Amino acid sequence: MKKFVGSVACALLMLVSYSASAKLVTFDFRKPNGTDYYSTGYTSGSRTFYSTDGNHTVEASAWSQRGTPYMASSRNYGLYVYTCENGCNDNTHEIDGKGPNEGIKLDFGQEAKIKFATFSYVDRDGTDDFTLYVDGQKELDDVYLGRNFWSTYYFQDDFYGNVFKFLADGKYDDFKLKKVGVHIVPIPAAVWLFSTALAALGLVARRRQQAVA
Ligand SMILES: [Ca+2]
Ligand SMILES: [Ca+2]
Ligand SMILES: [Ca+2]
Repeated sequence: MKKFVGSVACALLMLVSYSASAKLVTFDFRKPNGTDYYSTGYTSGSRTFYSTDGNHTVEASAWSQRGTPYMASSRNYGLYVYTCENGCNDNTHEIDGKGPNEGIKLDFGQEAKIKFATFSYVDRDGTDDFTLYVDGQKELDDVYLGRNFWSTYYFQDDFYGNVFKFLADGKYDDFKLKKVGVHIVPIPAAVWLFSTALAALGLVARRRQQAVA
């Protein structure tokens, strides 16, 4: 039994230290392949962006309350959205709430914890804020972005999810999304360690049974 407790404790310890050492993974939307600065044209679908370390990807796409949204990224400022509706009277180079609300959806394809987001084109008149949805749930409403052209928001709470949506939901909200930082939750490692612990438990139980027999 001691051995079993030891192996479970060991697995848990490894799991805890693994989670604690989870690296910050940064996506800079000015660098679609993770290393080189280049702009991309509009797409109504999703586009894959690589993390700056090249080890992870995220599927980014535009979202709009109504109409068809198009997403593009600028090598200088990051992601933005254009929605064509009623004569296409939209702010074509920002994620904005003029007309239908717009947003950017980031699908990591696995569980991630959002750490920070950097915005550009933030208005100096202090009229910009963003709203965050995590896996379809509204988690933060109207987070003030200040008055600096570049604005980085560090998330205080732990928001875990596969899909994060950054939304401009007001007439005066308008900005671009330059960067995000996430921790990728190491599920495969956790599952692997947990199954190792379970296997150890099974082995110990069988041995004990054999010993009793
Ligand atoms: Ca727009
Ligand atoms: Ca808002
Ligand atoms: Ca504004």
